[in-house]
Amino acid sequence: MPTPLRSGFAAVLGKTNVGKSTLLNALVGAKVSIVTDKPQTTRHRIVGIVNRDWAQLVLLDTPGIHQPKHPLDEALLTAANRALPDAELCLLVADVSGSPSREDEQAARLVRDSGIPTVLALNKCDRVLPDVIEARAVQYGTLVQPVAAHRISALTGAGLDGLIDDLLSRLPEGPHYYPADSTTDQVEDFLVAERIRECVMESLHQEVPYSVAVTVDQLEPRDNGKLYIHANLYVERDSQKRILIGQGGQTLKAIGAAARGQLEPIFGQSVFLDLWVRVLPKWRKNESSLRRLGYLGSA
Ligand SMILES: Nc1nc2c(ncn2[C@@H]2O[C@H](COP(=O)(O)OP(=O)(O)OP(=O)(O)O)[C@@H](O)[C@H]2O)c(=O)[nH]1
Ligand SMILES: [Mg+2]
Repeated sequence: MPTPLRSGFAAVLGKTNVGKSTLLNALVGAKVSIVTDKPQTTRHRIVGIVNRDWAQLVLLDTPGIHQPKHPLDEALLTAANRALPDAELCLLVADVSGSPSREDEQAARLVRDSGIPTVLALNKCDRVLPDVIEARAVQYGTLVQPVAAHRISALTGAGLDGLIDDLLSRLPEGPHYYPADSTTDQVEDFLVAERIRECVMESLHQEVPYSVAVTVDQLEPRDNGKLYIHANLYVERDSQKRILIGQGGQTLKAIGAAARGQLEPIFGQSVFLDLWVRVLPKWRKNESSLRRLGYLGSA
């Protein structure tokens, strides 16, 4: 008898900056979710798909758990919460280079209350000594009460084979949800906007990167063989606009060059990136702006 197909969804949850998106990308084997060294990078629920002949695991990356300051933050937490009811499994990520904090407790409570079987990924094991890992494994284990715990490094790949085998083995029987060659369900506009936002976040400091939202309004091949992309970078104030553009346009130029460097290999053609910085006052606090920018109404 042939092996029955297995499939299911796993919500990737945890405090902000613990390495959820890095882990999702490593498990999928492709960059589907953006990563920066700054907290609160992920703003949407991102689908990443792990394919085997006999199984398909759909990972749902989520915005990290953090203390909300803006209506935008509330929307991000809602996106994280809303991933759980869709999931058969929860993959809770913790950073062993630190002790559990209030946000880790919040994330643990969320998954415990859901009753969904939770696998704990003790991430960033490359950063600390073995005895520290063991002490943290006890702390996070007590907090989360997982069905299994894995010591991993999403950065080096250590422990990932064991983690993925464990997750796949816990999937129920069922048909595949996506074509077997897909790694995500993202549409091109969104993927491009996210890559630009990653470059923005990496180029800016303090509060400014968080005040930026990116939309892609045009993406079309031109007769000259180039792919023309028109993107809007929204900020909340004129002062942020000045910082984003930089002296003589330097900062924006550097962001454009970095984004082109990411996008050209994806599309396999040369890209003309037309970036426009616009002020949308207090967009992080304004419901209609949040909706317009795609942060409300979508999971
Ligand atoms: N040393 C080390 N760094 C890691 C590891 N995993 C992730 N990082 C780094 O941790 C930082 C945050 O990674 P992300 O994947 O963006 O974290 P996240 O949990 O998705 O963050 P949010 O989306 O902001 O909630 C980045 O600088 C990563 O390179 C790891 O296993 N080891
Ligand atoms: Mg993330």
